[in-house]
Amino acid sequence: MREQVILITGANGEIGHGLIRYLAEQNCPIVTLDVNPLDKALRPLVSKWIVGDVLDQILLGRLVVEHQIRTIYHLASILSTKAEYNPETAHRINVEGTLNLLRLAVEQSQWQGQSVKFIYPSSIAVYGMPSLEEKRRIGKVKEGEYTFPTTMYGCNKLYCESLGRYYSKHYRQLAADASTEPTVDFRCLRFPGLISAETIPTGGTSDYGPEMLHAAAQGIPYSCFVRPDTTLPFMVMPDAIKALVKLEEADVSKISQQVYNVTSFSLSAQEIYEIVMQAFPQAQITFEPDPRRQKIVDTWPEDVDDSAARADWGWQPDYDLEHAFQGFLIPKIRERYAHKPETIDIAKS
Ligand code: AKB
Repeated sequence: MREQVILITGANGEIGHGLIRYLAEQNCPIVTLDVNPLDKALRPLVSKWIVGDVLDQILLGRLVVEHQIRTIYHLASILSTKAEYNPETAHRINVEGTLNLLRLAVEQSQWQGQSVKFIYPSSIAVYGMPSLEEKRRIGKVKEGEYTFPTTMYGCNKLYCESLGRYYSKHYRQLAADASTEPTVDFRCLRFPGLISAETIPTGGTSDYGPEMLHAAAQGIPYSCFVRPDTTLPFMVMPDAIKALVKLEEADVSKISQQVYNVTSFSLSAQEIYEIVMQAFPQAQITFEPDPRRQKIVDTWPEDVDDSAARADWGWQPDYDLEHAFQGFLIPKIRERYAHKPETIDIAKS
């Protein structure tokens, strides 16, 4: 008998760290796939960790020979800033990688006679606000509005949302047996900028938030690459994990759409700066906006409307702005660098 497992791709990333810890606490058997060896601290928590690429079809084929996959959290992705340095490679990893995993999920669903769940994190990068003035005037955006991404990453995420919809609702729609075979149960969240106390993101454009905080806690000078007035929605990692798991657990009857916005709070870079300076008064933070990265962030909305997620499957963040920083991030990050004085290399991100 093959072991029933949860597959997590891109497991070494920020979300992977939190998700593995959470699922391991629930005693879920986990198999991970990442291009880098899994973080040593996470290894005892998983059944198997595999070093490999989501583009490696032979590796993926072998995975299903050995395991019965019930749920896939497909986290592997090249984020918005990094993707701009090699857009075609990002496209291959973000789109072809997702296509490979969706095909694997459909095949698994058909073998098992029941739908495999496919949980996919998308992003506010799928939006493209027409101008800074309109972005400020509009405030919250709904899932169907302003989906005109300006980055390769945003284009990839938006298209993969459609691919997920296709594979779950219309796959091989002209085949004689098309309506009788189970397909993948695709569920997607559009995340705002995420802030973790444990890790810093690599290659994103909302990274100035977590970078400012982690640099200040380590006493490293930091120059913020966006203007002080730049406002984005953010969420702390435990809420991101909560959203993924709640969406996965939601009864299918509660799911009225396949793509949901989720958010916790919105704030400007200036407000992050003030919170950070209050917690770490010695911090050396300056603002040196990079016009090209600024342009990307200016197309992302100041806030998103997550009322559908709230109404359908009871989404509710545990952390508002005050609790996120004062009750969670600042104490946890202080503790982190008190115990681990070695620094995270922010410049690498
Ligand atoms: C990025 O900055 O690319 C990501 C995102 C907003 O999806 N953090």
